[in-house]
Amino acid sequence: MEHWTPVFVGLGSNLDQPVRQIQAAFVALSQLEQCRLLARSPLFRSAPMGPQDQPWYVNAVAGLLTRLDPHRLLDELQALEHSFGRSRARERWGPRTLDLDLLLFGRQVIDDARLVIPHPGLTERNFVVYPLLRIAPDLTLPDGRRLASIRDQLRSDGLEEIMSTELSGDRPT
Ligand code: A4P
Ligand code: MG
Repeated sequence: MEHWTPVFVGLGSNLDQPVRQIQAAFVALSQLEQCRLLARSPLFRSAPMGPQDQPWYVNAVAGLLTRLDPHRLLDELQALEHSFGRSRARERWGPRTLDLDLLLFGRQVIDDARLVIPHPGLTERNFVVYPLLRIAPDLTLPDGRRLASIRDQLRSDGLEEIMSTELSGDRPT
């Protein structure tokens, strides 16, 4: 594919020093073939969605340009997750070293066995919407809705931006 498509990837981690996992994941994303990392959001601490007996998450969003098609990019993201030591058998919404969700792929809408774009959780998860808005304040979804209006309907409970001074070490959970 000659064409470069803007895409957004959601990053999440709540195991093994999450801040460092996310920082390393940004570096790994910047080295993906046929991709250019254009933007990285601030990091946010976020209360776990799903089972509550797990540590808080660190979440962020990356903005890239890619020449890969959506399924090839998903392959790459899943390979990265595995290289970050994500174990295969896990409970749904359970703890993980690195989770990469393909949030948006240009203005495409995809719904097949492997891939749903826009990511179905996107508009309900404050830990996705807030960081995404920091790097794409004027973003509209493929259905025409403005992300900023979606944010206005979302509570920011359990979500706090991590100050850059805190990035050198992980906070206790
Ligand atoms: N898949 C379909 N569409 C996509 C897409 N757009 N991006 C398929 C990525 N994958 C997509 O994903 C399962 C399958 O989804 C993949 O094989 C792919 O073909 P997974 O990441 O292996 O499964 P999962 O992550 O265990 O399940 P799920 O339901 O996707 O979990 P989520 O939605 O990723 O949630 N709390 C906070 N505060 N912050 C978090 O980041 N994350 C989770 C995990 C739970 N609680 C959280 C957070
Ligand atoms: Mg996932």
